[in-house]
Amino acid sequence: MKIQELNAWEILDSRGRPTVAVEARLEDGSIGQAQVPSGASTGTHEAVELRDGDPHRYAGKGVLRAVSHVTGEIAAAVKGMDAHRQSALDRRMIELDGTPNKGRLGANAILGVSCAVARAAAASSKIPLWLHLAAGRTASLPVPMVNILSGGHHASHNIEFQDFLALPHGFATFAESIHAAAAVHKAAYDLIVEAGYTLTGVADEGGWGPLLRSNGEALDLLSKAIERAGYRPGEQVSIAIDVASSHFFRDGRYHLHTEGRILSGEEMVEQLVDWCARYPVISIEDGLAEDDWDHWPRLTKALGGRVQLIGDDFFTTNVARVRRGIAERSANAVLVKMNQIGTLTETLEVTGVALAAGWRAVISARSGETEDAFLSDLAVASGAGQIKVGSITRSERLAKWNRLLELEAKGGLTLQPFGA
Ligand code: 2PG
Ligand code: MG
Repeated sequence: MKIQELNAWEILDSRGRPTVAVEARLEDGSIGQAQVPSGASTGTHEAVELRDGDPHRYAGKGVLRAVSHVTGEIAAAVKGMDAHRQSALDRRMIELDGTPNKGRLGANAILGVSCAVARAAAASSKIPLWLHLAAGRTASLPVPMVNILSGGHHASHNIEFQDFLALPHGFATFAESIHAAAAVHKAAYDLIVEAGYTLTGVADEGGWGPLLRSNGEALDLLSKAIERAGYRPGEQVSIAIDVASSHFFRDGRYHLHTEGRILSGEEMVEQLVDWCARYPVISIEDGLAEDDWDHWPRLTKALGGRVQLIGDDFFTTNVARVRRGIAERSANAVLVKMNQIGTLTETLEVTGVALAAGWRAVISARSGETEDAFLSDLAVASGAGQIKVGSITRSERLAKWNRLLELEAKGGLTLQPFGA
């Protein structure tokens, strides 16, 4: 079915910053909309999110130029193209942009079109989005990674590490997994209050952002919360962390200010190994910095056999970086964020390459999100098996969890066991 018209406008994300919304209309009248997310702890190698830079609007963060690229240049170039040929559409937009990082038209403009057209195509075929996206792949419900405690860029730098997540991996259904994560979230709150920590409200992704003395203290608190909620750590609910270490890596060293320590790459690896021995940590994201290619293989050698080691800022959903990581045995998993690369086709390619190499893939939201739950259907369709969305509060997060609960309740999809 041919693309007839693209519309776009500026909306706000969960941090109150502008982002792009796109609507695609096909010749049969089918419509699809998409809203583009935006990160705060971004990787250097991400595709470029085009911002207006006009200081009089949203402190320069307006996206009216990206919006005008959708309705102008992109619409003119893709009008009449078949909405069911996603890769041709995405290729056309990549060529039209002409830069290696989508910096001319903006990855926010291109991704909005990519996703809106996919939705319109699903509507035209009268099938759910996940089924349209699966295109023959085995679809399954992902295991959730749920943010409980936040630090770093998402919580005013109370501690350095960014995310301390509950990973409920010992349950048969998605609903039971979410229930367990919600119980840990509640138990964490009770422990924070009992211990008398200063709680400064919730962080950007809805997790608790208490003032803690060290990163280790957060691991301690989360371990206790899992037990307080009545679960067996390591068996039912374990810990995943997003160290987001690029954001405290300077001059070749890791600066743990809260703890008054500065670590070399070698020492950082040792520190992570030590934490995995002391706490039920089964997944570490960006344990090392985005260009610390030397130390990533050492971390993988030390922990890769038993711990999921995910590259986020390290790979930026970029297939060339993932291929290099596979060749150099740098990690064993990739975080997949659509707006890091800017098209649906490239997102699915990265996921496919990782899974084919025996790696794992985690589909992830951004810290700046919208009520769009495209991500949930993508997680189901991609066969990734895991999804990270933030906490179990705030509607931009719940849109994703609730979509997955809906898909499970309606039947036909089962939970992919963790690591399978
Ligand atoms: C991350 C994401 C989501 P941001 O680092 O994994 O938690 O954060 O969107 O700010 O990059
Ligand atoms: Mg991350």
